[in-house]
Formats: sequence, structure tokens, C-alpha cells
Amino acid sequence: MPDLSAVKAALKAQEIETPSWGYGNSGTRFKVFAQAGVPRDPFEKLADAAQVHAATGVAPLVSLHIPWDRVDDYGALARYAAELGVRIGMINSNTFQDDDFKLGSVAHPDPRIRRKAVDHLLECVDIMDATGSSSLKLWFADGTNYPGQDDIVARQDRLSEALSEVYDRLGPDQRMVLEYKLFEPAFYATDVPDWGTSYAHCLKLGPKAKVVVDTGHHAPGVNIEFIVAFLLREGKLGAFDFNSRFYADDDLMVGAADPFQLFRILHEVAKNGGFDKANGVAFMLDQCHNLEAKIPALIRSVMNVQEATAKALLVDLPALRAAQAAGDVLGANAVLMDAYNTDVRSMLADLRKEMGLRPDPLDAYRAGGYAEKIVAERVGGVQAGWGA
Ligand SMILES: [Mn+2]
Repeated sequence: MPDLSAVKAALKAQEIETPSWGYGNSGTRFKVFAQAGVPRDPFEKLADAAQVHAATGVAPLVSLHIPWDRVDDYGALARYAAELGVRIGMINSNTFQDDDFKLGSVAHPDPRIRRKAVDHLLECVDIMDATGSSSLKLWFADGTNYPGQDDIVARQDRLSEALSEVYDRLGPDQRMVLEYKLFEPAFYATDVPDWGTSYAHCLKLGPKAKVVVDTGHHAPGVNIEFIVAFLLREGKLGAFDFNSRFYADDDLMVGAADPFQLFRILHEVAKNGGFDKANGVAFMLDQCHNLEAKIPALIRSVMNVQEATAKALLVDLPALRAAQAAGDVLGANAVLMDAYNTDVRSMLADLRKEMGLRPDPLDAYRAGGYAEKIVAERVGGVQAGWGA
């Protein structure tokens, strides 16, 4: 078995990033159900994120989304984050909520629209400068709904040109990460539909461009851990967007639908150096809590990642490699299953006590009375949500 103190040290050093939009109102195509106490501005979102970090000890980063988190003074926002004990993580761009982007953004046939999209991405890099964020996170809704609607190759050319311009603007300690998604909102051809397309663009751009794996952005049955292992081998895994899905891009709590898949992914991360800070892999949650209370849902999600990480770190790698070298199919599989079937909850409770935290993060949050406080205090104003 691996050295337990080394496993605990790795777990204490883990940094999980939560999304600012996970604290605001969200919904499906059919309805957004508002929740009492939801933040009215990015400062209140940071305050909520700080609660998740306070309860878990391993969620010190908050991802922003522009324009939803636009403020007059980004330096002040970053300073407020520091006061709360958290940091600004990745800056997520948005080129999908403007009428001009109906037929696409960076791959749009009209150069005026492409200019507008690239200008938005450059604004996001300015915000990185002001907040100290090191990563620009790109996801494009670009694509077509009908065969013949636009030229597939021409769209790739336009995408490539836009990415190059933004890449050239990055500072020495900044990088861009490109997310792919199989379909939606485009239903025929998406311009960055899969990891291969993202990888090819990133490879051409250079070392500051890496791939984002959103666990909900694949066809059913895709072996995501293979993609993760391949990208780590190539030094091209930039970030995760963790969430769970039963059908498409459901954005449910990570580990809720398939905790075994999460373990398999994190096993590849552990085995291939993905937890080394030098590799710069960001572990972000990209989730929308439509029915459940948002802060507890994010705490639960952080715990789910932490539990799967603990199990992945418990894999006996020398025994696994020995079984693999011997061609021991059942033995190798048993090494993995032993780790997966380990109940790590009491170890994590001990770990939290060592970190000066309560053993149960959800208990810690409830005991603090924060949920009641925000419902009482956040009266009036406009609640944050999609498009606001
Ligand atoms: Mn995502």
C-alpha cells in the first residue's frame, strides 16, 4: 500500500476551483428557479466560494465568467478575494449570448463579428492582467445546424486565425485552455467538437495552449480516462471541467452519476503526474445547481473529487505495474478495484481535523449559519444568473 502520510500530504495540497456561476441562479431551457440568498454581484459570489473553501480546505480558487462577472475595478475584486482567503482562477470567455453571435463568433463568416469576438477574448486577457489570473478558458458555441449551412474548413481557418491573435497577446506567465464539446447549441457540426480538434489547434499554437476536458462533453460511452492519459503524456492537459451526466451535458454534481468513472480519470491523473503543480492542470467544477442549494452542492462536489482523489492515490502502483508486466489481467484489475473499494471517509475526516477543520464539511457549513444569513441579508437587487 502507498505511504499514507504521502497520500495525506497530496490531499492537503489539492486545489479545486469552483465556478462563480455555480453560486448564481441557473436552470434548464425550460425554467430558471430562483433561490433565496443567491449573490447579486461577483463580490457576493466570492464570499460564497470562500465558504466552500472554509468548509473543505481544498477549494481556494474561483473561476470568473465574463461578462457575467464584469466589475469596474478588477484589482479590487482580486483584493477582496484575497481578504476572503481565496484567489481568482481561470477567466472564462463568453461569445454565445450576444445577438451578433447567432451564426458563430470566432468562426463567423462576417469579419466584423469575428473582430468583436476576438476583442472580447482580448478583454478577458486584460482582466487576467488585472486579477492575476493565469488562464484564459475558451469554449465556443460555434457550429452549424444544417448540412451546407457554412463551410467546415473555412470555419476552421477563421477559428485558427482568431486563436493565434489571442495567443500572441498572452503574457509570459499566461496561457489559454481550449474546451471542446460534442454538440449543443450547434446540432449538426460543432467547430471544436472533440479533444482531437482542440489538441490540433493547441499543438499549432504552442506551449501556452492546452486542452480542457469537460467530463460532460462527450458522446455516451467515450473512454474519458484514455483522453486524459493521452493528453498528460503529451503535456497538453490544461484543465478539467468536472461534472456528472446521465444523458448529455447535464452539469450535475461531479461523482453523482458515475463515481467509478471519476476514480478512473483521477487514477490516470495520479499515475501520470497530473497532480504535480508544475504541470499546471486546473481541477475545476463546471456545474449548475438548479434544484439543490448551491453552496452545499458545491461542498458535496468538492468532497466527491477529494474522495475519488484519495482512492486514486491509494492505488498500489508497484503492485499494479508488476501485475501488468506479468500479464496478470485479473491481478492488475484487482489492484485498481481494491483502491476504489476502500472507504476513505474516515481518513478524510482525520485529514480535515489535521487541517484545523471540522471532519464533515457539510456540518461545518450548516453550523456556521451562513445560509440563513444570506437569505436575510440579500434582499433587493438583481440576483446573479445566466446572462446577468
Ligand atoms: Mn465546461
